[in-house]
Amino acid sequence: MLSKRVEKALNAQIKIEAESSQVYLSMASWAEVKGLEGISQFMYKHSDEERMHMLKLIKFVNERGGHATISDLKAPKINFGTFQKMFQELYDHEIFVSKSINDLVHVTLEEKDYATHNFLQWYVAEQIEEEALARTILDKINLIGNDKGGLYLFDRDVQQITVESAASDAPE
Ligand code: OFO
Repeated sequence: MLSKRVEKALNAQIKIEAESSQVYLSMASWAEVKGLEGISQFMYKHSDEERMHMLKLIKFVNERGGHATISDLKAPKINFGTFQKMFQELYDHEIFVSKSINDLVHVTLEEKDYATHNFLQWYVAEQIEEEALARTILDKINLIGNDKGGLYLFDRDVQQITVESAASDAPE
């Protein structure tokens, strides 16, 4: 059974995952309109993953005797300036999510809720990979600079960059 405090903290995380999905969906749509097909596919996929993170939390809360609540969400930005800035925002957003997962893990320890603590380890590992993914992409973007050919290749290749491939590239 979840304590009220853990239930509330998990529900707050459900909202964050839902908002993350919206943020990446907005990025996908912006990129699509700009003709950045590969980047937009990458963002659509990322948006779906965030929805999956949200659903996993909802199921857990309800299975543990709590009530996962669905709330309204903060509307994401519509314009992202340049794709470089957009990926920087993605990275910053993942850092924010990691912090919020860490705070949540901390609450479970204070509440001595080891089942939820154990469940959240999946999210801790996922955040390490997501940060690695975002850093890999930012490094590639830095290499391209203003080279149009480089952008073309990046847009084509970014669809293949997955969380798994970035994690295996990342330094230990
Ligand atoms: Fe991108 O992270 Fe969810 O958890």
